[in-house]
This record gives sequence, C-alpha cells and structure tokens, in this order.
Amino acid sequence: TGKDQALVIFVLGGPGAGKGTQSENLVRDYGFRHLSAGDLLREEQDRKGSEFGDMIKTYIKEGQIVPMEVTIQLLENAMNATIAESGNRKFLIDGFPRKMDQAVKFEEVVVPSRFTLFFDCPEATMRERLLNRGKTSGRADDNEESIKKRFKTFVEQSMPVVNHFEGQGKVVKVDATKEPDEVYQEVRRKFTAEGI
Ligand code: UP5
Ligand code: MG
Repeated sequence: TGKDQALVIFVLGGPGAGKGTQSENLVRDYGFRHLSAGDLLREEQDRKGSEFGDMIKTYIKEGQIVPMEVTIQLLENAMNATIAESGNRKFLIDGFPRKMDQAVKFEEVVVPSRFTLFFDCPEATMRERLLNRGKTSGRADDNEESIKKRFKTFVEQSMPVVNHFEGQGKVVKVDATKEPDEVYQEVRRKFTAEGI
C-alpha cells in the first residue's frame, strides 16, 4: 500500500506538553496528516459495537497504556485510509510510541520514523495546563488523580522511548514552556535544519 514509503515523525512529550497544539500548526504549514493515538483510541472507545470500548476507557482513566495491538492497528488503518484517499504519505504520529515494545513493533511492521519531535516541559507547567483544560475538555483523564497517574506512566514507560531514539541521534528537542507561537518558531527552525 506504500506505507513503507511514508514519512513518519513521532511527536512525543508529557501529558499537556503541547503535542496536539503544535501538530495542528504543522498540518497547516507542511501538509502533514496528524494522527493522535489518544484521539484514535477515544474514537474507538465511543464507536458503537467496538469490542475494545470498555477496556480503552479504563486504561485512559488510569493513565495506563492500552495494549499495543489495538493502537498499532488503529494507526495502520488510519495511515492506509489516508494514503488511499489522498496519496498523502506524510504523517505526524502524536502521543505514540509511549512504551518501548510499541516503538520497536511499529518501526518493524509499519515504517521506521525519520525522527521524534520531543516537547520538553516540566510537570508543574503541564499540570497547570491540564487542570485548566479540564474545566472544559470533558476528557475523563483531565483531573488531579488521573494526571498523577499519567505523569508516572510517562516517566517510567515513555521517557525510555525518547532516550532510545536519542541514542540513535533521532530526537529533535524543543522547549515547550514558552508561548505557543514561540514554541512553534523553534519547531520550524528545527524542521528546516532537518531538511523538512
Ligand atoms: N497549551 C498547549 N501549548 C501551550 C503553551 N505553549 N503554553 C500554554 N498553554 C499551552 O495542550 C494541552 C493544553 O495546554 C491545552 O489546553 C492547550 O491549549 C494548552 P495539548 O496540545 O492538548 O497537549 P498534548 O501534549 O497533546 O496533551 P494531551 O493531554 O493530549 O497528552 P497525553 O499524552 O496525555 O494524551 P493522549 O491523548 O496522547 O493520550 C491519552 C491517553 O490515551 C494516555 O494516557 C493513554 O492512556 C492512552 N494512550 C495509549 O494507551 N496509547 C497510546 O499510544 C496513546 C495514548
Ligand atoms: Mg494531545
């Protein structure tokens, strides 16, 4: 299907670091297709007749990582549909891989990533952003208790993925603490430096 010729950039960073916000900017200016693993899981959770709905709901509330078979399948389906419908093969994969097994499996069965765009942000800043968003987001995990669990999972399971790619020289790190526009300017400079 041409998936093996896709340009894949992973977008990682802690909960609330700004992955979704900055991905939207990149879609607008570079023509990427944005695939948020979290959004795909929330859609699957709400899909009538899904056999995974209850399971996904529990994992998200608890800040745990859904078994990779489910997430990789959702991502592959979305990539295939995009390529079939539009021919677009440029993907920003946001919030994935967040565990080592997922990183290895995805690069093996789908395509190796070009690099990982990593949004570096202290917990206190992310916490404040998430609690603020929680006032209106309706997200089941934007509350004190779930946020704590998401941070723990991020440190224990997702940072090793970032460190793994860092060891391969495949991480582009951006300071995510500034205003969204300033963060995006840094993203643009670094994409230019990467030849994107
Ligand atoms: N905001 C953004 N940038 C800002 C800035 N520079 N200054 C000030 N405010 C800024 O932003 C969060 C909030 O901050 C927004 O209100 C925004 O306006 C503001 P957003 O861009 O949404 O940040 P993002 O990093 O996308 O945060 P998100 O909450 O989506 O991150 P998570 O990684 O926690 O969520 P995700 O949806 O990826 O995953 C949710 C759950 O799904 C996981 O916990 C897990 O249970 C499950 N999951 C899996 O199991 N497997 C996967 O592969 C993926 C997810
Ligand atoms: Mg997001």
